[in-house]
Amino acid sequence: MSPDRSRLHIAIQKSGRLNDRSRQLLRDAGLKLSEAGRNQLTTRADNFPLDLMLVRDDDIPTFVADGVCELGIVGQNVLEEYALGQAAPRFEEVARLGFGSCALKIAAPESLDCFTLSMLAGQRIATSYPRLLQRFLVQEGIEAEIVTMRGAVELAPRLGIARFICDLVSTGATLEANGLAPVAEVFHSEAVLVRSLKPIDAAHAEKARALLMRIEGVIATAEAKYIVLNAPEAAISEISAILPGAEAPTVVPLVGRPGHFAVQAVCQESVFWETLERLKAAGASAILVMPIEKMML
Ligand code: PRT
Ligand code: ZN
Repeated sequence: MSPDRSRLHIAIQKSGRLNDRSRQLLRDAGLKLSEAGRNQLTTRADNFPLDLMLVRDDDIPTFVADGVCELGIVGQNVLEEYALGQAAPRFEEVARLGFGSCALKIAAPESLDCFTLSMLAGQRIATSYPRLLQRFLVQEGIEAEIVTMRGAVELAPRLGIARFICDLVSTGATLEANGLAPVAEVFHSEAVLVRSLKPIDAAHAEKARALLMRIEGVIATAEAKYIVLNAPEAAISEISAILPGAEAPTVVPLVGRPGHFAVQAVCQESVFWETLERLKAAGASAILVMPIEKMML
């Protein structure tokens, strides 16, 4: 079945760690998504010309590079491993999505004391990311043997396949359960939105631009808050400096309270209780923090 070329296509993971958050992001961007059956490769948005291709995460770079999908959501680890095997760039990262965070780390047996990178020289290291590991070893000037495994990398030392491993880590529980400890970080990763570099026609490009604008709006509102507070004139510059990630707050005079103003601002960064305490200490009162539902930058 060839894809319907009147619609945009986005490749997302069919099932796994990135599936839920990828769908949620598209829903937050206002798309009504049909539920996909277990064996379905595609599903569509009912209110936007977009088809979702549901695939294994490892296939997403190929789908986007070949232009089968104009867009994709995938971990930087998978993307960079693929890109290192290509002669020229075939896609570009357009947004970091703030989920799926993990790090590719080299791990050693816990029993090994005082690890230094030079201990890797001449050793075998098992990994599913041979190109990322190779790049790291070259950068560090270390010659070691890379053993490529598709999965269950953490078992390699126990099976006698390799002394060291290089695998994705989030909580570290898997390493610990296998008597291993992280010793060096090779690559930090999170889920990203990528765009194909294959040329598309103007109508298609316009649809992609509209979708990207909505997604950027969703990302921007994820942390953003709207803050309203009252302050005496003398405190306004100090208060403005405390407001996290806010540009040019609106300052309006308060009726019946000469010398006092209402300050309103969109804060692009997290607003913590500590922030409110600092604002209060600087002279702010009646501080309100409100979520922002939609934002177009
Ligand atoms: O079927 P498909 O090929 O699509 O899925 P998959 O099994 O290859 O990938 P999946 O769903 O496990 O992960 C998808 C993406 O999530 C990865 O490519 C990363 O970008 C991201 N991610 C975030 C992780 C982890 N955290 C993670 N912890 N991917 C894998 N892990 C594994 C890791 O390989 C190790 O086995 O979890 C284990 C370690 O976890 P901790 O918490 O014990 O440290
Ligand atoms: Zn995979």
